[in-house]
Amino acid sequence: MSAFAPRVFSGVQPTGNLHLGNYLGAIRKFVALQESQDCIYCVVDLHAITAQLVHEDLKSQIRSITAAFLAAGIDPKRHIVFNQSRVSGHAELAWIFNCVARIGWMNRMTQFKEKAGKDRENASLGLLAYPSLMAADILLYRATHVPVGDDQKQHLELTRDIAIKFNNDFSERIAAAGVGTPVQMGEETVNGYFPITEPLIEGPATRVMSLKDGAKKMSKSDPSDLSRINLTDDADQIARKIKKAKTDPDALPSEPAGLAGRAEADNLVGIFAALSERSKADVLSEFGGRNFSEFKPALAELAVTSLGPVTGEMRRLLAEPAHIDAVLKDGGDRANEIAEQTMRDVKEIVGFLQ
Ligand code: AQP
Repeated sequence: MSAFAPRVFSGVQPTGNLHLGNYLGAIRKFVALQESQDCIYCVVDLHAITAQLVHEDLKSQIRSITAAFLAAGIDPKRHIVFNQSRVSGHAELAWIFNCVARIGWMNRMTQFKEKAGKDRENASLGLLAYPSLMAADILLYRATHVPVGDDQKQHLELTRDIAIKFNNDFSERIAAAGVGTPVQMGEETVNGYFPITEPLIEGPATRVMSLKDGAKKMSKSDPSDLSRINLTDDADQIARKIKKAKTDPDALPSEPAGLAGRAEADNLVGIFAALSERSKADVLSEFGGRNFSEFKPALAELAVTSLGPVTGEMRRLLAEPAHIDAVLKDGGDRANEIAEQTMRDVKEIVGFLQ
């Protein structure tokens, strides 16, 4: 049992058009959590320069992610919405975590291996240290819960490892500074400074796959635009992409077990289930035995009606950049107040003079 006050943190990178995977795997969950939790949602612009240093228009990408947050229904007055680079604590704490984390931990990260590809020596140091910055994003606010897609699971395990090592290595200093909180670590309760964060990865769309290849996740950086539904797509584009989505020749099964070995069918049923807030079993009880020629138009209609209000509101908000900038500034100021307290405590624990 942890004595930390529950707090939710999550972030999205401003690295391109948001897609259905980002929406179902993350943003829609952010909206649901704000009803019961204290939430901080961040446009993680420092992460955006790890894989690609120079971006054509980072400012408009940051505004676009913010517009998606607001259009989806996140309330920036009750919660905090801001862009990461405004709060210097993220980079400062990440540096300390670079000294807590081990190189071996970073080298094992699947996302680093995938993004660095064969030419690892030429990847930026930032790409290797990405999970350490992600741990800092979360722990700067001593967040207890992080809603993410399944692809971020490994990074969250690393966040937990960093918190555990920091709490252990500095346990006496934490006690001496009087800033500890009881933290459950395995069987033991210790006096720690950082919570052991719980990932929130649930539901039928934790890993939305590419519409062109059921073995690859839907991703902003896939060169094929037909592989994803962007939040900026209009109704015709959405319908066309679903029509062209890869499937197999068989009819849909009447139970989820029948989706085994049919990655593309499983993906489309999962998308339908997530958009309609039903289980896959429930969707298959309606569509089992029907062909994709019937299922795809129903899915396209559902996607257009579900996403239409969000994309319309995003367009409206993007026409008012000053409003978006004001939201980010206000959120940044409030985030900074929490971050400054954490950094004062951390500097005391590490032993810096301040
Ligand atoms: N395909 C997906 N299905 C479910 N959730 C997903 N997420 C990403 N892709 C899927 C979740 O969306 C949140 C924001 O992701 P991000 O933008 O910070 O980074 P990412 O995971 O690297 O997203 P992309 O779209 O795949 O970008 P690129 O192509 O640049 O790598 C996270 O919670 C993520 O889990």
